[in-house]
Amino acid sequence: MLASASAAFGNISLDLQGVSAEARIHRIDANDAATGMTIGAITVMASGAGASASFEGMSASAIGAITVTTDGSANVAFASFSASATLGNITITTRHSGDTVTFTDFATTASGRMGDIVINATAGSDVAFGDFGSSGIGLIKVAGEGAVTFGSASGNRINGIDLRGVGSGGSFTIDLSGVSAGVVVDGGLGTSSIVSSKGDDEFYLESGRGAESIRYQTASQGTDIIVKFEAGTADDQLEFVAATFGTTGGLMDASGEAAVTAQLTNGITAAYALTAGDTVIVLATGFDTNASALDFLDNNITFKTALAGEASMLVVYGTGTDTVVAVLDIGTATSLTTLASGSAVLSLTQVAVLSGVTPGALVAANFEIV
Ligand SMILES: [Ca+2]
Ligand SMILES: [Ca+2]
Repeated sequence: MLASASAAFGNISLDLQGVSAEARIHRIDANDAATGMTIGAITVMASGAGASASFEGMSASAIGAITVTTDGSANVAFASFSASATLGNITITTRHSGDTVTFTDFATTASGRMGDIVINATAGSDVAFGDFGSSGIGLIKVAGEGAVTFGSASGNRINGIDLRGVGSGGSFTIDLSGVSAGVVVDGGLGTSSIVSSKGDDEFYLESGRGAESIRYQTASQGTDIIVKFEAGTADDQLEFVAATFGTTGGLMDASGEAAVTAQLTNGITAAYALTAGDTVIVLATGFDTNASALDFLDNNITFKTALAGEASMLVVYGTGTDTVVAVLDIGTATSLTTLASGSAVLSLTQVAVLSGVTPGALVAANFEIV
């Protein structure tokens, strides 16, 4: 169908049953914000191995709620659609292994808003979103055992990510690095990979269950709080992108080489010489403040090999109840062996607080350097 409108489009409803049912809707352009042209609600039911529906090139000032239900290995795809003001709720239910639902290249303009995205994906089905953006994005709520993948989100905020309905076979991926405000994430039982937002995120994970990877790739991703992080196993991991993390030339090891793998020091309580390969400095002494932890580092750490230039290293210290994961940025124009020995400009920036975790409970497998 090729359509253009000088007035609002109404609702669109497709009911595709059977192996050969197919519908393609190409280019509905009602995009005139001044006159408020809109597209109504879109409802798609696709059932059967050959059932497919594709929508491509829709734009309007507002697009209504989109509801997609698939069964029997059906495929539904949306691509290249945008709303200059609002985009309604998106609700997706996949009922059968082999079902696929994809959304690519969709957005509102900078001041627009998106509704909630609610997904219930059965085992063996895939729901995939590409990069998407909006000034404000509603709640993203996922349940089931399927694979749910989002690309990079951008905008001011997301109302929350609720994965509590995800089963142990389910997986979830999203990149929040383009989102300004912190996001509250409720974890589930499945496997999730989340890139931290620019704000102070809060992760509430399932105790002893679920495999979470939380990634940090720049020095500007706020200070996250992670509750019920699984220390001592590889199930839960903090990931750091060595080449870009930290403010002074990427993450280094104790010899001033680019960090490759996570290696934790012993718990440090006094003057300490780092050994080759150390990448995470673990302080066993508790500190009330970030500044006191930095003072301790300044006075007690000796590198394996003199640092030739600027470097950043990961640091872990306890507060008595929680563990702080921080990045130590070392700005220096001259070679130095100890932090106190030269004209180094030091800063210690909190990255994440692991609530209820003690530093000694962490193992190298809790850190992934990528
Ligand atoms: Ca963050
Ligand atoms: Ca977990």
